[in-house]
Amino acid sequence: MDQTDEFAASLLIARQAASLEQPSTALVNALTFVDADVRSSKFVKTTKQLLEYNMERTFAIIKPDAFAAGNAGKILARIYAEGFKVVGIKKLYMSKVEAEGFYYVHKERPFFGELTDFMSSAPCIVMTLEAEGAILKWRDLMGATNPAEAAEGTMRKEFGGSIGENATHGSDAPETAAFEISYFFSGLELL
Ligand code: RTP
Ligand code: MG
Repeated sequence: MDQTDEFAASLLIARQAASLEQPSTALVNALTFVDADVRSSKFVKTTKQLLEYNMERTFAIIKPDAFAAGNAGKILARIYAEGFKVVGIKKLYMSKVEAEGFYYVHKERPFFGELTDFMSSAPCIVMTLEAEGAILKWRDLMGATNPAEAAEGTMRKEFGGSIGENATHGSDAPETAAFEISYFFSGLELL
């Protein structure tokens, strides 16, 4: 195998391993070998770390209301304080079409128009967060969808104004996290 073939093979092993819930020792060993062998591949190293430390990634947004109100810094401070690693972060100004694509699962809901108008009304911050049990951990920190029902100390209680303008978004399951992360970030942005 030349170097390019070796690199392609290592990525394949890493992808297969990443799709297994309980990676076998052989696979982890294979990744260790690949990691040592292909030192330039940060992707392989990241995948190996995720497997070994049982890490999970979720997708989060500081929504337009919270960003415009100057609350992004406080929300980020809580994210760090709770032990998340911020793997990817950027400001963007979503178009209406981009917001509709992102919230496609809600297209039949009565609030779809209002929701996508709001999400495309002003800039927001999108993030990929990593932690053990990141999906539920971030949902817990966000609080209930309706800020009026959110527990004390949660992001939506503290920074949300209404059910429509509720400060933050978080993925609700591994499948949605995978879709949402890839909707806004390329693999290279998450190294
Ligand atoms: P998100 O997806 O934004 O993290 O919120 P969620 O899971 O807690 O709630 P979901 O049911 O997925 O709803 C997505 C967003 O739609 C807006 N919404 N408006 N007017 C309404 O009755 C209503 N219901 C939901 C909220 O902004 C919610 O975050
Ligand atoms: Mg949701």
